[in-house]
Amino acid sequence: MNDTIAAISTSLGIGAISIIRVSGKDSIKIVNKIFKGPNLEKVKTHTINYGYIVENEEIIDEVLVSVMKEPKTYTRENIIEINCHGGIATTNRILNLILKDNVRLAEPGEFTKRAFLNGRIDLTKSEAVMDLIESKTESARKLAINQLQGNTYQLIKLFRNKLKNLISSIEVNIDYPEYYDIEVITIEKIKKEVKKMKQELANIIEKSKNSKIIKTGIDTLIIGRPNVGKSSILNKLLGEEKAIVTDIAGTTRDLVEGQITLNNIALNIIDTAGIRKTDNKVEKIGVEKSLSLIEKADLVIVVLNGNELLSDEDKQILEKIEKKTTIIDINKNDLPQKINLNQLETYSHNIVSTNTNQLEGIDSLKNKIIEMFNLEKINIKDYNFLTNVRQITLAQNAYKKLGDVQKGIESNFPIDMIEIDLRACFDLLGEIIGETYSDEIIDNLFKNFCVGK
Ligand SMILES: Nc1nc2c(ncn2[C@@H]2O[C@H](COP(=O)(O)OP(=O)(O)OP(=O)(O)O)[C@@H](O)[C@H]2O)c(=O)[nH]1
Ligand SMILES: [Mg+2]
Repeated sequence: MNDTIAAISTSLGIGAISIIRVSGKDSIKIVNKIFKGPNLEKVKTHTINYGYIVENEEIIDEVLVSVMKEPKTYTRENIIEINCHGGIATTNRILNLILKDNVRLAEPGEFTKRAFLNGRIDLTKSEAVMDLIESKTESARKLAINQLQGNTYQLIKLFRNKLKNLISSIEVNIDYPEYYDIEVITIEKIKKEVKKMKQELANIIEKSKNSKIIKTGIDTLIIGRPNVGKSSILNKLLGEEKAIVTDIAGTTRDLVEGQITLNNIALNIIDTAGIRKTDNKVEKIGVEKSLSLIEKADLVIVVLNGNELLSDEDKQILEKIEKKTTIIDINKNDLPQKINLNQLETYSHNIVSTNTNQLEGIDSLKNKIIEMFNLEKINIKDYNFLTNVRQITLAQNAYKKLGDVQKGIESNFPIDMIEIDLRACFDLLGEIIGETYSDEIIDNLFKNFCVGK
């Protein structure tokens, strides 16, 4: 970690400004060699300096260079940021010039990784940096900025402190049982504390389940037989004619995707090929694609034609999504209704009726989604919870450990064995914030970052 790294921090393309970031002990010295302007090694820290990037007297660009000296920097190392004119040629030329001088191209997320390894931010804050960059909705942004402010870190830290206190008092009792001035920790007290903590952790995990929806939205699949009006519903939800609609069964062959926001939560909608038995090669692939997406979807909207009786194909589709969160959309309600409503209740209680010709029922479809996913409640919540699978899985494992503690107490296990489980729980929670970590986990985590961050 002693080498100097550099990368383009802005996205590479045509734009007004590009930023090249350099971090490491020698970053200021190295950039100073190619900079015509004030001596960067002598200027004050946290200043912006006007000048030129030059190579053998040739002016490459007119730039502004920010100088940030350690330790009060993002990586806690010396950092230089060159604001040059945007565009591919200029930006690449300057980067290549820097890389010639014993500087290495930064790996994805390496600046943030250094910030973590140098103790400036914990793991949850590191993850929040990426979430913030990736957030597409106001809710996702809010969740990420709260985490970056340390809310998740505090949540876990406070919880761990309670565990630590319990572990210490158990240890004192084991080590110095003869002292009468220490508080005697009874099994009853441990039992009570663990029960309380387990409840608290369960609440955190439960609340955290919303984070997937806040961050990446609700993955919604529209499926059904051909010609029932799936593409028409997608178009009406999106408010644009994105998918082709015709009266020919089997119009949609490939997936058509679109996105809207409901209560600041993204609804990622996929319209699929109508499901039916077919010998047409292209359509067959489309049908297979439709079916393969069911498992990953957060919500499946099954569209039925209200003008027809429920067919065996409809039933087969409904059976496939039995375990999913489902809305049954009875479409074409402008036509005489022939569908057997009494048979639908066994498949889902969430039933709406639409008519895409007159835009009827689309609002009730949206409201149904808001109601099913509690979107109104999500928006008023405090947004302080765990925000990704890594964090939630660790918390779930910690929760299980507390269960083991309870079992140990019930089975009259010796106190030092109970303490081992409490310690394991403490360590698992430590992994969330990165107080305990393995190189492999860290490498995997930062690999998903973008270059330059
Ligand atoms: N009367 C009536 N016709 C509708 C309604 N919604 C769609 N249609 C018509 O039904 C036909 C099929 O609509 P699509 O939206 O293409 O149906 P689809 O389910 O996407 O069909 P495939 O892509 O073939 O699977 C078109 O002629 C639409 O105009 C509705 O609410 N009422
Ligand atoms: Mg279609």
